[in-house]
Order: sequence, then C-alpha cells, then structure tokens
Amino acid sequence: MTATIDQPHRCGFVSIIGRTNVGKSTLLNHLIGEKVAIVTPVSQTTRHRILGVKNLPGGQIAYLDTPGFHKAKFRMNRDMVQVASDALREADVVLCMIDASTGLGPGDRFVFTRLKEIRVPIVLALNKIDQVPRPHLLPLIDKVRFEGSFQEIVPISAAKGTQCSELENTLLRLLPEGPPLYPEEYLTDQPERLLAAEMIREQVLLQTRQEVPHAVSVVVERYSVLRDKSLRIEATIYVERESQRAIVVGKNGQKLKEIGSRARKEIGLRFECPASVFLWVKVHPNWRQDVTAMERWRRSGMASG
Ligand SMILES: Nc1nc2c(ncn2[C@@H]2O[C@H](COP(=O)(O)OP(=O)(O)OP(=O)(O)O)[C@@H](O)[C@H]2O)c(=O)[nH]1
Ligand SMILES: [Mg+2]
Repeated sequence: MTATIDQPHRCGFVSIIGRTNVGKSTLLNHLIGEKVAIVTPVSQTTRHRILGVKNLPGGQIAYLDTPGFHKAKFRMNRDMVQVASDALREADVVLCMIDASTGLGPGDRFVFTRLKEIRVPIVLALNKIDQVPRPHLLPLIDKVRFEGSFQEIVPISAAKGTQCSELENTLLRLLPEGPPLYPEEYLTDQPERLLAAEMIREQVLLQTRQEVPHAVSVVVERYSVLRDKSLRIEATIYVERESQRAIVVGKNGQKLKEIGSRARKEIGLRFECPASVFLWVKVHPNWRQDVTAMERWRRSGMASG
C-alpha cells in the first residue's frame, strides 16, 4: 500500500485493552477480516497476545489483542494480566474497550486507573451498541468522558461492524509516520497449530459450563498435513479434576464427540481443507499453578492456554 504526497504513511501498534468479555477479539477478527482469535461468551477467553496486521491506503496497523484485565487468582491468570500490561507499554496508540450494554463497572474503572500511566493517545470504543437503546448512549458517553482521559470516544458494534471503519480511521490518524513493519501479505503471528488448539478450546468453552471452561487447556500433540492435503490433528484436553473430565467426556463420550466434530468443521472452514480431529482428555491437577507444565506446553508451540 502506498501513501500519497498529501497523506503520509502511518504505522504502529494499537493495543486492544479492556476488562474481559467486552468484545476485543470480536473486533480484531472483524478489522482484519479473518478469524485469528477465538470468541465466546465465557469470560477470560483470550489467554495470550494475538497480533493481527491490517494494511490500509494510508498505512499499516499492527493490532495486539490481549487477555482481559481481571482479578487474577491463579498463576495462569497473573500471566494473562501481565500480557495485557506489557501490551499497554508496547502501544503507539491504546484502544480501550468497554461494553456499552452493561455500562461502566468496577472492572472498567480498574482498567482506567491502569491507563493513567500511559503517555500515548488513548481511544475509547463503546462496544455492543446494537444492544443499547439510543437514548442511553449519550449519557454513557458523558460519563466515560468524565471518568477517563480519551482522545476520542467512538460507539461501535464489533459484532455487526457498525462504525468500525470510522474507528480504524481514527486509530490510523493517531499513529506515527513510518514505513510498514510487516510485509503486505502478513496477517498474524499465530501459527496454524496454535489456532487449531484454540479452536478446540473454543468448542470446549462453548459446550461446558461453570468452572470447567476456566480449567481447560488444549495441547496439540500432532499436526500433520496428509498426502491428500487434509489435516490430521491429535490433541489433549487438560482439566484439573476428575469431575471436570467427566463433564468434558459426557455420557457415553457424547460431549467429547460433539466438541471434536464442531472443532473439525471450524478448522476445516478456517484452513479451507478437510480436517480430522482426535481428542483425549487428561487430568493434570492444578495445572493453572504449574509454571513448568504451562511453560512446557507453551514452548511446544502447540498449547492453547
Ligand atoms: N451484541 C453484541 N455482542 C458482542 C459484540 N461484540 C462482541 N460480542 C459478544 O461478546 C462476547 C465476548 O466477546 P469476545 O470478543 O470474546 O470478548 P473479549 O473482550 O475478547 O473477551 P476476553 O478474551 O474473555 O477478554 C461474545 O459472546 C461476543 O459474541 C457486539 O458488538 N454486540
Ligand atoms: Mg478475547
């Protein structure tokens, strides 16, 4: 993408920050036009930093999707909050998101206090306006303007795409001038194996309840492209307790079958080829506190969570 004489080429990192569940990953996927981050109604869905690159006529935006800020109980959660804090420091522009349908809460106010240390421009996106009656929107904008120091406030719906290109233009205008950081065809830093692990975890999150989603990690043990170009994925779903294992497996293995079959469809769609998925469920007590296990899974490059 080239810039014209009167329109300089801008480039930099935009860190997407906010409490959990406000729609950060939904927005990233919408903006870059591909599913690179999983999305569920369960809080704390995103567990690591996800880079998504967007090229525009006036420049290149490197978006960083982050885990939501939340009260960290386990080591895994402390690491997640640390990832979000690090992304704040790396940003050329911070995009803070709140959920306009629930209004401002203590989680958002905690994020606002973290933003006080930030010296780069901060844009606030009020997301989920498709769920908000219009008369409620203006008072909310007034409230956030009073409580934080934002360069711009943009109401959006990430799910419907409403006002997302306006938001993107605002972000681009605030980035420094400079050449692109990534080649034009570069989309994300997420390896395919990790995306596959995430898509399996997404299905576990969507199909289990209460404490189970938070206690799940997925490790892809084998990822092969077969001679007929189809994918064969073997993965272990780790949980922390036998009772959780029983829930994930389900009666006569039905739940696990369903998780595998939905993940297979999603992976097939994303990678545009047939896929087969083989799943095992293992108990690893307290893995969320087990730094060695988490590091080993992460270093294998095949872990999700
Ligand atoms: N109605 C509506 N729902 C939305 C919108 N954006 C996101 N959602 C829903 O909100 C839920 C959370 O979305 P995510 O994108 O996973 O939120 P997140 O901020 O990445 O969450 P964490 O990764 O857990 O921090 C999902 O059920 C989305 O479908 C929106 O604009 N409108
Ligand atoms: Mg997310």
